[in-house]
Amino acid sequence: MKALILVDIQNDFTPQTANKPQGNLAVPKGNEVINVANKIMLHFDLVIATQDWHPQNHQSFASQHTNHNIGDLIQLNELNQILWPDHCVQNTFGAELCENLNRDLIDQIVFKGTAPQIDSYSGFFDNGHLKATELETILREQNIESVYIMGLATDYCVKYTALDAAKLGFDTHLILEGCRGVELQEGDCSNAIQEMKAAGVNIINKIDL
Ligand code: VGL
Ligand code: ZN
Repeated sequence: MKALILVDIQNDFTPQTANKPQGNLAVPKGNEVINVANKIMLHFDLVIATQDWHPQNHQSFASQHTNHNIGDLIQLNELNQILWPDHCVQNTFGAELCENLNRDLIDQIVFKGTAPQIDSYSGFFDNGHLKATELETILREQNIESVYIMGLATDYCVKYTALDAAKLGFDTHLILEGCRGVELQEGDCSNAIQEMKAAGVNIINKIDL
């Protein structure tokens, strides 16, 4: 059985378009992944969407640290943490899945990043690998062996979700045409792709339908 995992296709991660304002952490061209998702969803046994779902006081927000700015790297409970603009705050417009994404074909939603003191890039675990989400349980219950991953952002949540999927033993594929990255530093996306490849993730340009 094959699952499609749509990572964080949310208003805050997508730029301004005719029908929506700029997201707080907009990934360049992030909106382009929506049509890719809509086109391929029907062809999977299970479709799961993750949602970054932070409380207002999440410690990955620069706004929570008086002496720091967006983009600073700090230590947060012994983990490296990049400080982000406030984004994907629970129950706000920015945290909603993008309007144009065909939600009727999404079977289940997995929320992540809900604990204020720790970030969660992966859809499976927080950044300290201390607590799991329901994602692995859902996949095992549905007898999923292969996972196809796409969404936002290539160099953060997509990357860590794919690395964990491979580590957990799933036959893991990354759909490149369905991913866009933040690219804080030039080369972040290509480095992320190399890292996934080295971890055994199969990198494909697109799904052949
Ligand atoms: C993400 C930064 C902060 C992502 C989430 O979805 O890639 N990036 N929170
Ligand atoms: Zn986040």
